[in-house]
Amino acid sequence: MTTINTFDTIVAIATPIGTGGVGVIRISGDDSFYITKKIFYGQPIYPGQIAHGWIKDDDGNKIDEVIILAFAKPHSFTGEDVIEIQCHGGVNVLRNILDLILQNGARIADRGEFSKRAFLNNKIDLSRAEAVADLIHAKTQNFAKKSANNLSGALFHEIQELKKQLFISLSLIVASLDFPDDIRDPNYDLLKIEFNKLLKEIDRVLVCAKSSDILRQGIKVAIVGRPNVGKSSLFNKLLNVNRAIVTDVAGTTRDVLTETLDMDVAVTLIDTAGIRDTEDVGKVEGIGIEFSKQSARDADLILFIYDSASGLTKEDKEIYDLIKDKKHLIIANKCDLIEKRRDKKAIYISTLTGEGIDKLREKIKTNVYNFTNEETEFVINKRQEKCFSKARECLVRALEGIDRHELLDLISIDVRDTLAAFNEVIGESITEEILDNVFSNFCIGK
Ligand SMILES: Nc1nc2c(ncn2[C@@H]2O[C@H](COP(=O)(O)OP(=O)(O)OP(=O)(O)O)[C@@H](O)[C@H]2O)c(=O)[nH]1
Ligand SMILES: [Mg+2]
Repeated sequence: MTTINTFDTIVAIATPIGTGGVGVIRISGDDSFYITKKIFYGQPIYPGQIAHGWIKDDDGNKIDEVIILAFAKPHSFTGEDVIEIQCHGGVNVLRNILDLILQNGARIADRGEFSKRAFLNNKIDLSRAEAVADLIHAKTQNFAKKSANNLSGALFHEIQELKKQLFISLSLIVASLDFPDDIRDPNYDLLKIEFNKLLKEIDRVLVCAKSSDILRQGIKVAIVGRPNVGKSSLFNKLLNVNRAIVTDVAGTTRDVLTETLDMDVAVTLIDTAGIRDTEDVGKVEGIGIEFSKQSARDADLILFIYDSASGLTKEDKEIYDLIKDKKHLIIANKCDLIEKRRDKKAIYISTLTGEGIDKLREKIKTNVYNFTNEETEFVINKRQEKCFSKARECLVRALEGIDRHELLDLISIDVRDTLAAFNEVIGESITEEILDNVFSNFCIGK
């Protein structure tokens, strides 16, 4: 399917606003070349070639020395005429050039508008377009890798495979509907086997949607315990930097500290003030303790830590009671100070010697995101998950129809609905509203 869409010419600064060696401005649309030629003085601009020269304003003042990359439609990311201007990466340089382009007839691009055009011009399917945003916002190497797989079409190909499987059943059904005399009714048992196979595949993808969610958003892990048990020491140890103040004075940490680390999943580690009964209600320590309790409530996983040298005290147990209903790990710290390890449920560590820290890291991983080997190589977002769930529902209905030996016409409706749900994943037969929703999460310039 080739659709020719005509749009106005858009422009955006594609690099982050800040100072850098190079900044990039991107223009897309029919007037890209025309506008650029009005403000650029240098080598001639040819598609597929690089031109060097200067951007000048209407009075001939030099704005910046730049390089122009030109792409003629349809051989560009958006499928339109595209110009990329590489200038120096200063905020004002970029703004001045952007202003000139706007004055000459382009309009500022909406969020994700370049990717939206690429999709509308059939340069990429919707799953690839969504991957662009995922790749940009990836918080971990793992997620970036999987998003890159989506970008290269892994999810698209998965959908093609599923559709191929579904077509086999559908063509059997349709053939026997169209030529009832020539073709015997397809064997219901055969259809059932085919549908169940497909159902298994969909379920595998839906399992992966859960892990995708965790991969996309990351998890919050709060370190909670009595004062002086070594929370901040553990925080520093896991981060590998001395971020939090550590002293032997109970009540050292007052504010909640957070840092994010890449443990295949983005883990936001939270160091909290030691929880204890205090007269300081409404004052510094009291407020800190309230924050600690709040952090514990918000966390996906709690590292409950106590001092193994003093054993589990009454105060420790009170804190444990506060968090025990949430997902947690029990950590016995300062194991360098003890001889016997009696707590079977605890992970013994020493932030001083480093003992047990690697084991703890593993435990954090397996406790929060127990990914299986079945994991797919691509990621799934909420919208796509909904489509797969819809496909599943339709397929289950088709299977129920088969069990009741319903007429093939009726079963074929559910099969077609399954197909439509698959198509929605990659953006075939998708509504304008859904599209706007998808691209509104993008950043400007993509
Ligand atoms: N021997 C030994 N001492 C430790 C260990 N971990 C921490 N400490 C000491 O315990 C004391 C308290 O450590 P912190 O990390 O500040 O404890 P905290 O739980 O953050 O304390 P608050 O912020 O006051 O709640 C410091 O003197 C640390 O050096 C350990 O594994 N072994
Ligand atoms: Mg502390």
